[in-house]
Amino acid sequence: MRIDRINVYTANLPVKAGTYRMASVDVKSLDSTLLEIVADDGLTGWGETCPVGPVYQPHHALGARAAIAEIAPGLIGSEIASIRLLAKRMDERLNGQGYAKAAFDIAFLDLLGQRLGVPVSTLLGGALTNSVPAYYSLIVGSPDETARIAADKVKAGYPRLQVKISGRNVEEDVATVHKVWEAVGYEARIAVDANRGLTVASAIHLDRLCQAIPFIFEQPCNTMDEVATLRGRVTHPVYLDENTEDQNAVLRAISLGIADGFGLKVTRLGGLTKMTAVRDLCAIRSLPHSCDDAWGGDIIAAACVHIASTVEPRRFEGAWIAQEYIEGHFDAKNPVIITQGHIAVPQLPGLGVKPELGMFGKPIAPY
Ligand code: 0XW
Ligand code: MG
Repeated sequence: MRIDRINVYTANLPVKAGTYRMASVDVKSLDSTLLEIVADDGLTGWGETCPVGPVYQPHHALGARAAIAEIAPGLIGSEIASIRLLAKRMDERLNGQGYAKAAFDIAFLDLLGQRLGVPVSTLLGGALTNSVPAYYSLIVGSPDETARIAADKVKAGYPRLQVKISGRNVEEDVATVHKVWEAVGYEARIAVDANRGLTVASAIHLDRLCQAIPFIFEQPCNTMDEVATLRGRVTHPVYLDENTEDQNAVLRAISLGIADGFGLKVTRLGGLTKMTAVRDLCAIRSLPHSCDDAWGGDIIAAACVHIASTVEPRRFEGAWIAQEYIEGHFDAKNPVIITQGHIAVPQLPGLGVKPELGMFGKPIAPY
């Protein structure tokens, strides 16, 4: 099976409730890039990459498309059998830009899975479960409103909540954490995510003022070096998210002993294949982690759920998909959906999701 054509599409994904608010950026609409790889036997494989705007991390939609333009022409005619060989081809055309290469990796696995008649989870080592827990991400908001939504989401079945903080007075962040804890208690596990927004001093204050509340502290400060200085000075476990820029960054954080767990993102790590290595490193050190992406439609959601199903459940922190914030699905017949805080792992060969024919219009670039 060889690559015959590669079509690139864009999809505008408006945020359903209007705004998704994080420490340093508000986003209202996301620009997703989709890849359709057409094999010479007519089979199609899909990939996607969708940065949550250009500020969250050093990724942006136009950058992804420029990187795809460098890579795609060099893949035409390649055999789709060895994902490692295809990865090598991509590296020979372009240095870095894992978040763009991830879209190809997802599409290769989708094609290979369909060809072999197995779901992508099987190609990633094998699923341990048919359903994975999700977590709900509460955007930066007032303490009372955040606590109200937190209680609703726990009632809806979410076993874990992520409370976004920062970008305002630390007192309001402290009040929000307290209110959420009062509203949900031990009914849900809590992550407090500052999305790089706190100074070391503010992170230490918040930690002290919320000492009795059990939560994990996600990406409190901007850099890995700043986070490293929190060791021994905060009582809550610290997880890294945005700083896990590639496999090496995760390896470094583990070897320095500065992270108690991770928020892992499929495209940031360079794709599902690269993420399996990170998953296995975390297993060696008993480190918990999530399986997410920054944003994306059903293709990214399916990718997250497939890898999530291969993670040992006792260390699994949940999958985050953007479904709660997106109207409709790419594949109305086999959508990836959260039901009572959990997501069924697609069982069809490949990703198990096929965008409806023509739904993205004409390709912006056919190769
Ligand atoms: C909750 N997420 C997985 C989605 C947004 O992109 C932010 C991200 C995070 O944990 O930072
Ligand atoms: Mg995070």
